Amino acid sequence: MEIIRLGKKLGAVAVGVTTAETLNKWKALNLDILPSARSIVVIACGHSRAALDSRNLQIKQNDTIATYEKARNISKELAMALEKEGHGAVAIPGFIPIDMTDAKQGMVGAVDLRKAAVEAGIGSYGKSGLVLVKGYGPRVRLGAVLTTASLKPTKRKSQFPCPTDCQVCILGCPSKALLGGGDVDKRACGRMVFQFGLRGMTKFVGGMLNASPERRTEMLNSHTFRELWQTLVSGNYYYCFACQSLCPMGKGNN
Ligand code: B12
Ligand code: SF4
Ligand code: SF4
Repeated sequence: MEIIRLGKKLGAVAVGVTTAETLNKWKALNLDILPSARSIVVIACGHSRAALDSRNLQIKQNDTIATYEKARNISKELAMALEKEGHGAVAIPGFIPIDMTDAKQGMVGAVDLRKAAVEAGIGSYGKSGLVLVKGYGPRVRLGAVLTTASLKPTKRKSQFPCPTDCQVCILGCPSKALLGGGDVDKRACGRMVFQFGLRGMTKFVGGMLNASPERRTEMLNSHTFRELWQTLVSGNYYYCFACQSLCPMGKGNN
């Protein structure tokens, strides 16, 4: 299929297609984005293995920004190619649109990209809850294009990707958020991942409100405040990558 070839040519490591109807059935798609959408093209862009294995957190964060950016650019190119052929098409980036209302609190994306990736057959859920893609394991960032074009869906994979006895991600998760079989304690993961994201910011500002003037000065000169600033300006708020970097899948020939 032309769009799959183009996605790969632009640098995606896997590309697949599923229908808007399938995702809608799973409540994995908010159709407000493009109500007449019929298909969704899902792409995976590969992380650098060495970057995610690095002991330097900022190297992992930078690779994440770059991989998200690549997915964003490829999705945009694919959307423009579909529009050139007369279809409506919108690029869906890796982590927005996201619902920040009290009901969802930034935990639910407008398109559930993992579900979309699994339905499009570009990978399968692992015990970490992440989608494992051939050659990369969970070391990918997902993106998508929602389109009014009626594209032929690609085949869903049927086999479970994890070796029966592997527990590397479960044992390696620093916040014990991986509960087995793909279940994730999102709050526990969020405490680790968002230490200097919205959670960290809320805690810091809340602490300042009740602090004495001397304590406020101390807080403004603290490591926490510098780290919050760094997170805001760099645009990356992830502080844990263990379930991506430790997974043996995608490290050899699997
Ligand atoms: C909000 C969010 C979070 C939240 C909540 C996660 C969550 N479980 O929903 C928090 C902060 C905890 C989080 C953490 C992480 N995230 Co996050 N996150 C998102 C985001 C923006 C939305 C997720 C969403 O809408 N979930 C919807 C609800 C319905 O999901 P759910 O209730 O958990 O349901 C899941 C399970 O039921 C499971 N499931 C369903 N059927 C089955 C069947 C089997 C057999 C199994 C095993 C599982 C399974 O799949 C559902 C999701 O598809 C997505 C991007 C996007 N738009 O999809 C990225 C995304 C899921 N995150 C991603 C990553 C990489 C991470 C982190 C590693 C942090 C980091 N360093 O980047 C951790 C990993 C945590 C983990 N092991 O799952 C990647 C995953 C890539 C991949 N290879 O799968 C995504 C897709 C971003 C991207 N564009 O690449 N994330
Ligand atoms: S990102 Fe870190 S804290 Fe969250 S599930 Fe993965 S290993 Fe656990
Ligand atoms: S670390 Fe092991 S159990 Fe976890 S997702 Fe990877 S292969 Fe599956």
